[in-house]
Amino acid sequence: MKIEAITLREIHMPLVHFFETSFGRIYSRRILLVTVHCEGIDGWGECVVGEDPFYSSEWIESAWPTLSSYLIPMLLGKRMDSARECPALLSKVTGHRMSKGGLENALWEAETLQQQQPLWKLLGGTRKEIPCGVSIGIQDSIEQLLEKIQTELAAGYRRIKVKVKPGWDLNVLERIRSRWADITLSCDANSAYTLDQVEHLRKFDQFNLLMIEQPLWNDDIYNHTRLQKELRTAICLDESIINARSAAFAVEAGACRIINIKVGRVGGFSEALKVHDVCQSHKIPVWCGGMLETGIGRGHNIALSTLQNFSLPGDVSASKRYWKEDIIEPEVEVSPQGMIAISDKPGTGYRLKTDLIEKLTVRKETFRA
Ligand code: OSB
Ligand code: MG
Repeated sequence: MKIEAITLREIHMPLVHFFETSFGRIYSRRILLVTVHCEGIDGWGECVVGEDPFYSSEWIESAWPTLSSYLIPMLLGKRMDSARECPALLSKVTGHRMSKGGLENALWEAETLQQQQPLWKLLGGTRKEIPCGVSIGIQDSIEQLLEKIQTELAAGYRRIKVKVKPGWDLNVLERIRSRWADITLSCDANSAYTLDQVEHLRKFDQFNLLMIEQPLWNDDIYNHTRLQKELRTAICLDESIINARSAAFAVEAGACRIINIKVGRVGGFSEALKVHDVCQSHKIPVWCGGMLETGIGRGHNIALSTLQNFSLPGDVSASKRYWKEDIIEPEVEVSPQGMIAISDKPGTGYRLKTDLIEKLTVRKETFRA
């Protein structure tokens, strides 16, 4: 596989419903897509940076120049047998994992298309369908949140995760549990608390949550270890897990009992597979997180979720929860049992709506060897 050219593009897509976390609300996405052109085959990747440097220090305006000035030139003209060679070629650049991940995943897609193999197979997956959960943002009122939960349960989703922050936490969980005593429920704080709030966080234990995701600082592991000792509820780390080494550290230190794997956050499929394996060897279950992806990133998340240790429902849900029209066909659909069926077709099994992608494009640049 020779990398002859790489295209960067930004597309704009309004969300069907705003999404609010402890760091803010967004109504519309600016999405960065990468296309690698390799001897007649195009592989697509989604660089999962946000519109702001809030969840991660990377954001769309840092990713674009990092890709165009550094990462893309490191790949142009290179020949590789496997996308697994990509991380070594990009290793001189520190961090910028989401930018690297967008590129590497596009190369995996090109490789699977070249080999006419499904992506999930190349990744080593085994599941024929994957269990799905939803991540529900902070709403204008608790009533509005309860209504949303009702809708998602009726659609079949197997796990409800709600975003929490001080002032939107115990009151919310209390209302959810009094209406649904037995559903699989978890919460995600996106670093909204500090270790001074242990007494407050201990009160989460009464709600029988599957997990509390990233309660403390986004770069912290040690203080989560201290917190986990004080809680019955399992801590799940998201932001803090940036590679397989931090996963091993967190697990061995007892900082969490569950890990959320986001392929972009750890820098691409190669590292995501390593995080998966580290967790599996320590008997720590993982699940696939989401970054409000279009069908491109969603298809990649689905393929990754077929690996064996993805034993908990992920945040990978139907296209229509995010978009009026997704950029793939068929769109990602979830069965009434809350499952996504895995395709046996080459690549992700989803076709790109290239006309729609062109229409949504606001910026595009192609780099050639
Ligand atoms: O913390 O998991 C998170 C979205 C953007 C940034 C961070 C997070 C999220 C989500 C949404 O929870 C998951 C999804 O539905 O894609
Ligand atoms: Mg999270």
